[in-house]
Amino acid sequence: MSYISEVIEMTERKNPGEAEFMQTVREVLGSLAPAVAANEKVLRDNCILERMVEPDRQIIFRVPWTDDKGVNHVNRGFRVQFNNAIGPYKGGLRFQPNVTLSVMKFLAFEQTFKNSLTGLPMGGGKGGSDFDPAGKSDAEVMRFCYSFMTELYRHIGPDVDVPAGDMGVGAREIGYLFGAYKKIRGAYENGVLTGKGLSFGGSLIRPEATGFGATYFFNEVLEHLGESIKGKTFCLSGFGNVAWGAALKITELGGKVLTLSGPDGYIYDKDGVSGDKIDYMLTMRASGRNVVKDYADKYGCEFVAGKKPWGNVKADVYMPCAMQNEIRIEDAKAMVSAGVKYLNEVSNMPTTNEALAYLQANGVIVAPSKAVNAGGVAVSGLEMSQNSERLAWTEKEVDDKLKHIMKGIHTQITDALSAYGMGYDLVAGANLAGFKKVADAMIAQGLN
Ligand code: 2IT
Repeated sequence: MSYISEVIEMTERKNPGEAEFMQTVREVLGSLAPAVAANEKVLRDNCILERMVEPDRQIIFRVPWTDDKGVNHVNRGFRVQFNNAIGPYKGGLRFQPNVTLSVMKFLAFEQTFKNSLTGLPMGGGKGGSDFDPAGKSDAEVMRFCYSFMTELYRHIGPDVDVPAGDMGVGAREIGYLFGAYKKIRGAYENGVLTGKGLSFGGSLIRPEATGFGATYFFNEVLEHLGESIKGKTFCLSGFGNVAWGAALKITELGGKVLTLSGPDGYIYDKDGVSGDKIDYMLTMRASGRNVVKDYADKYGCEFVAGKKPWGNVKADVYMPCAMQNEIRIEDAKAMVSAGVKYLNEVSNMPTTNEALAYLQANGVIVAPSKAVNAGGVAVSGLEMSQNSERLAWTEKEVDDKLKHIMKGIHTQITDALSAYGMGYDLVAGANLAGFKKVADAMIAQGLN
């Protein structure tokens, strides 16, 4: 059996029931055949693949907290520290009822390769809780975050592990988490978390970074193919921070955003989501209602309940900005029938492996999330640099660095593809490029 198949089978055996984690392991390892063929003995001797699929540690803890009525609750907290070969563990915290160990592991595994692609010294980690922030008061969120940090603090630090936000964790939560950490440690180590408020060490452009970076990366793809964003139509899903940043940059570059989505359905704005309508996304998010229909009610456009735009709206580009596995095989088939040419994945692992294979086999250009959304964590890396140097860069300085990083990711991918004599397969290229740097560092550092 091939080295890759052996490791996939072993991982399956050791992690029963972890569907999301196995999905990403199959996807990533499945693309590494050329790297293994070129260097099999060294990789095997150093147990590189076996070590890459086994997290350094997986921390699971109890998070008790009291709601505003005085009723007590217990949630489960996680931090998966996957790989620190190239830098301290780095990755977000997700607060969402469907968080499980498998979800944390898929995200932390992906994060390892994504962070490698940024070119910055960051390892891979992820954490969170099955806590549902919907409908909670500020005081409840604060008590939850303080309790969560009472355990998390002992596992993190500016040179150890640097969490940030993800779904359900924004500036408010990061503020409370930092406050709790500072209180427990008795030290002002603001490099311990990223995505902080600007008044205590946050970076300009961090809120925009994931959406801006995703658009910059896609722009590189189009340039490579001799095209441009100007005049192209986009379907986005989600209406949070990531979709907001993407909508801002897409419209600035002359593209048109036709759709947004929420748990309740999607809106179709044939005039394009632009100007004040983009600002309104922030209002909707801040309301805590978590419904996108408010947009249709306010601007009088179409709202389709209970569906995603995939296959239902024709556009040049689909850009999922919401969830994992939101594009399934039936959506992929509908996309191909609708003549959609590009899938620019923004949310982590938005496409099932089956859908991905179908899209690629049918000529859709797929830009993978670990490259496309890397701008978010890249600016987190820039926040860490600013914190450790005790300074703050201007908006332009951060934005220029972000553009440069996104361009660099595209170049690394095309370099990896040409090194292995492959065509323009961005999915394989991102895995091969991300893998190489981490594997080289692991080999150099010996068996640990
Ligand atoms: O998925 C991601 O890359 C993030 N949620 C951001 C992680 C970070 O450390 O900024």
